[in-house]
Amino acid sequence: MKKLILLFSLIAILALSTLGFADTVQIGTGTATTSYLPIYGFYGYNYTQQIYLQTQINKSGNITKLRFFYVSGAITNSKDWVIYMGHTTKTSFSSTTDWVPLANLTQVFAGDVSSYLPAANNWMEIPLTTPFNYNNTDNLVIAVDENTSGYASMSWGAFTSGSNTGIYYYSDSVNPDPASPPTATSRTGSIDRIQLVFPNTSAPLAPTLLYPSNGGWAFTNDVLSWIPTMGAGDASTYDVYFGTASNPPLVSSNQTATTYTPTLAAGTTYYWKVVARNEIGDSPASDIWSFKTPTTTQLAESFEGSFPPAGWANPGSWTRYSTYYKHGTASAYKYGSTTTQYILSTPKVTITSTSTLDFWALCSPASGILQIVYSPDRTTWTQVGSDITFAATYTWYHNVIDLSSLAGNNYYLGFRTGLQSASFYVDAVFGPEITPEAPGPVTLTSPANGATMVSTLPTFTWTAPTT
Ligand SMILES: [Ca+2]
Repeated sequence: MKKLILLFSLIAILALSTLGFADTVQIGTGTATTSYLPIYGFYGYNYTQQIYLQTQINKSGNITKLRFFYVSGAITNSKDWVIYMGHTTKTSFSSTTDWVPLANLTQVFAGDVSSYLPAANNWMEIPLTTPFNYNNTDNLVIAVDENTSGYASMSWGAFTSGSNTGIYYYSDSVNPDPASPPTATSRTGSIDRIQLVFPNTSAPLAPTLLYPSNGGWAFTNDVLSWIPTMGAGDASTYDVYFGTASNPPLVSSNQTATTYTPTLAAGTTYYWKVVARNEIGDSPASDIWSFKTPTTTQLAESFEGSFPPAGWANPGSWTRYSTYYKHGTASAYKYGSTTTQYILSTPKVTITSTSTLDFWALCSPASGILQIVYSPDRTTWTQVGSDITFAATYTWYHNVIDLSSLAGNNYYLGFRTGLQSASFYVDAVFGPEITPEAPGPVTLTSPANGATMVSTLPTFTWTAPTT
């Protein structure tokens, strides 16, 4: 264990020291958020300034891009920004009127930033129209003037810097003039995590692969995705290697997107890796990851179509829900009760000694308990595996339930809510092969049994089997 701690410390020290020489300088780490900076989306108009210390930056040169960490919220009503940068000897704002004057600032960007907004919890990169040549002697002030009326809450990545290193004004009625800013609404030490991008002096680091997870399942319409790894030169393009060989061939070169859409066959194991490139050179290749696709007859469900899916049964009245999902755009959802447990049943599956039920689940509040159950007849259900608990609310957790104790049987599997008032969500379900089954009996409807006086040319009608 001590060796492990030593290793992690070493990695941490390496990571920190690399950061200082990086072409991209990140200031602030962690997962804290703020609503107030760089703009307070919940108010019509904003003017903010934030001070980043020379000791936090420690790199001189042209800043060509600025990144804020976008957490959530719609930007439609907060999209028109003017961004300024400047050198300052201030280390904090001494009062709510202690703005850095506009005369000491350089306008580096003006325009609509909505096209730069990434998916939630990603860096929003704003290319500067005028790069800012930072002297690495003074501190850096970044000012944002937001000029779109209307509002919607937004959230941004933050960290705790020195006290009063952020100052902000917001108003629904007054659009502040950066040349004569009003008395600020407030000051704060919780300012934005940012990245300052300098021209590259080194090749990028190997990209970080995201999805499909290594050794995991993927649906046959899935897309490969990765993110650049910070700490060296910025990646401008990527080479993608993909295929069924364990050292896969190049399939896409110099692409700018951080996704690749492969053609996937059912029941196949694939391998992939990505190389990042820039004008200096190529990164080392990422690790080689593999994933497998389900066969056409395997339990594999993302709840994207009609609900319940074909072959499933829904005695517990679960519903398809599109607010939370792990895969695609929807999941299966049920609100639990303290008196009744609600089951969503899979088709009957053929369980072998290597069978698992692999799925993602989310719960709110975290006190909910989900159970996996099995049944030969969808009437009598027995739990398999332990109760599934949730360490945190509104967080997707990956679960792999070992079904080997049921090997040799064909059973229906079920997701069963515990006796808690909680919202349960299930998505991206992969399980054993679905048991081939003859259809159940049809129900005759007309002519009625024993009917008399029936037409000599009767029309026979019946309803389809329900199983
Ligand atoms: Ca889904």
